[in-house]
Amino acid sequence: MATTALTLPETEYMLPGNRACAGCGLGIAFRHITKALDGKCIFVVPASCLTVLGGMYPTSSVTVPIMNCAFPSTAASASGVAAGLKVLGREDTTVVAMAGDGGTADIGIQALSGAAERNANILYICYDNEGYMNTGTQRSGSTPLGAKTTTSPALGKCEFPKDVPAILEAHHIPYVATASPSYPGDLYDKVKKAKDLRGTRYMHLNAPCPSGWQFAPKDTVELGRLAVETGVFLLYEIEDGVFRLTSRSRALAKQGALKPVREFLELQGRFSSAADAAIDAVQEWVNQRWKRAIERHAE
Ligand SMILES: Cc1ncc(C[n+]2csc(CCOP(=O)(O)OP(=O)(O)O)c2C)c(N)n1
Ligand code: SF4
Repeated sequence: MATTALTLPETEYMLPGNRACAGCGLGIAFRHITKALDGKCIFVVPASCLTVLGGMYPTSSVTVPIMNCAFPSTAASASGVAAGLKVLGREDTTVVAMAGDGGTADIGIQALSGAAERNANILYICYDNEGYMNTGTQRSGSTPLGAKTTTSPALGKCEFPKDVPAILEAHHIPYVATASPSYPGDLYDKVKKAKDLRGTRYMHLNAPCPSGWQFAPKDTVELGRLAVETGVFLLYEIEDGVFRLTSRSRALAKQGALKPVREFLELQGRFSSAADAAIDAVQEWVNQRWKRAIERHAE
């Protein structure tokens, strides 16, 4: 049976209080990820908001080990930790490489591709807050078209974001999934499933970021829901090559009605100067992706 917010386990691996901004979507997701891993995990993390959330040695806001690594090496470093655990006969500990979209889609993609091609025994999670947020909101390969950042000022970014899960799918790894902190049961179930698989597993998380996207911290969960309700972010999994929409995206595929993307974009200051043509282009991009997802969806 699918897990819901009411049936999530009560054990916590995050201590009260951390250095992330109020309303940080990454923080909510990290809480549910550690629950799904039963705290039996080692995180390998490059410079990012997650290093800030984790805290600076010798203090920490979490009760699981986090190893910091060089920016481009996340997947390679995690592969090494997994190889070490294998030698020690401790393969029941999940090695999680976890990085932002800058650290994944841009800086770490070479090491990630290498690890996936070798089918290294790691779970790689990209939390996608759609920019280099820890250093004050610079544009990344995952920033959406029309979004203002400090390096795409005025009218916003002119390019569409990279489809990183599709790049990972092309490596023929056992498991690729997307998830959102606004759908914690779906997120929890996917991490649990990934935990019990072997080889390279890739998860792409939508991580609403009040500071970089410019919305009120109280609206994080609502923003994550609207990303899914408008089809800007799709919830799905690809298991041994079989694609399935999950959770709310699956229900929307049956009902056949997405909300207009404008309802999601207009709540965020970063789109305040986006031209109508840019919003129309995003809507068309969503329509095409949604059509392809429905065609691929296997019941
Ligand atoms: C080699 C190196 N280059 C640059 C930096 C500065 N830096 C620290 S965090 C960060 C942004 C990372 O962006 P992303 O991976 O998207 O994670 P987020 O900050 O959004 O959580 C940068 C550029 C660094 N620490 N090390
Ligand atoms: S900048 Fe965004 S992702 Fe980073 S801690 Fe703040 S809310 Fe979270």
